[in-house]
Amino acid sequence: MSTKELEQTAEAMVAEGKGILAIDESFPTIKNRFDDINTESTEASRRAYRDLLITNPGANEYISGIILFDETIRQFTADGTPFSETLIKQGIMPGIKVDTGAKDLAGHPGEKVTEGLDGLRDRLAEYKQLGAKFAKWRAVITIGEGTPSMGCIEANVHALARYAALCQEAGIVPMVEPEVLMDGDHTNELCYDVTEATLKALFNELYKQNVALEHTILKVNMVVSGKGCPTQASVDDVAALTVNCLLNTVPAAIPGIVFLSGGQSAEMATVHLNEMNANYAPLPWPLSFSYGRALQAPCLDAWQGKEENVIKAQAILLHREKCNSQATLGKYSAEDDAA
Ligand code: 5MM
Repeated sequence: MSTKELEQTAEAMVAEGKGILAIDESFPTIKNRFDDINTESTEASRRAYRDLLITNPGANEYISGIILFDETIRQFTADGTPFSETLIKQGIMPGIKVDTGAKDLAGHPGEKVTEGLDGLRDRLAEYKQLGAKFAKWRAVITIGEGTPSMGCIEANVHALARYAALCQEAGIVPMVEPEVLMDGDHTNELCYDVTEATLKALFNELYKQNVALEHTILKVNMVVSGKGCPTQASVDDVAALTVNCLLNTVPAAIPGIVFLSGGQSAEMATVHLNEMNANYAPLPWPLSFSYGRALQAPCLDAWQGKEENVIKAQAILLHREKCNSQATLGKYSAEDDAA
């Protein structure tokens, strides 16, 4: 892929009114999701579920790309077409999660570092052959007693920058995802400070590793209160602090920023995104979505692991995709959503 193609891919990922669906759950995570609907996680059940997500008619109006897991990019639709080919035919770009998960960071109790750099050059070359246009790597930053440490932030952003450079070398657009977790009872002011420190460190490291910002998408958390915080920030505060934090840390050269939902309800993730786009445009970058749970949860609940529920589950997913598309334009209506 040429530089021009990297640029086009990055821009297409955040095209007007479009966002990204994250379905790259690892084996333990998809098992947890399936446990909630009393469905066994097997190769066949995962394929069936990803099939309904990938073949949803009409999704290409709202979705620019779908992030796949290693197993998924090698699977096929019921009629035998590779999932990646099915997506490309719909005008949806296949993406791939390339990290191998967050592991305990030695010397830093309670903190994680994301692994996956070993052999990544070869894996990226294979994913490119399999149709991947972009890749994702998620680092997790935990707010707790004395955490995060600078050691944890630096280890994670260094890995993110090394991954991003390898992606661009392979002609794949990197989506860099530092996620400050919602777990804990911290305030959203503390979330702001930690997100700001993480993003400043990240862009410093991307610079040191010669990563082209023009060909990089940022996926990040919103500035929200910890799940256990007795006072939850208002929608206005989440939008104001998130936009302020991004303006203070993210260079204008970045083609787009997409948010993760991080444990917010499906509706709140949409409301927050809409609030930012309705009240703070124009910004230096488009603000869009790359939700996993906030797009999938209502759909998964409707599916319940049963073939007879596929059509209903797809309609519910499409509705959430449409709502979030409207939120990227600042045109979402909670009343219409509920109707
Ligand atoms: C879909 O979940 C992704 C994979 O998670 P694991 O590696 O833990 O299995 C996850 O990275 C996801 O893309 C992001 O966390 C955003 O998803 P949410 O649900 O927070 O919007």
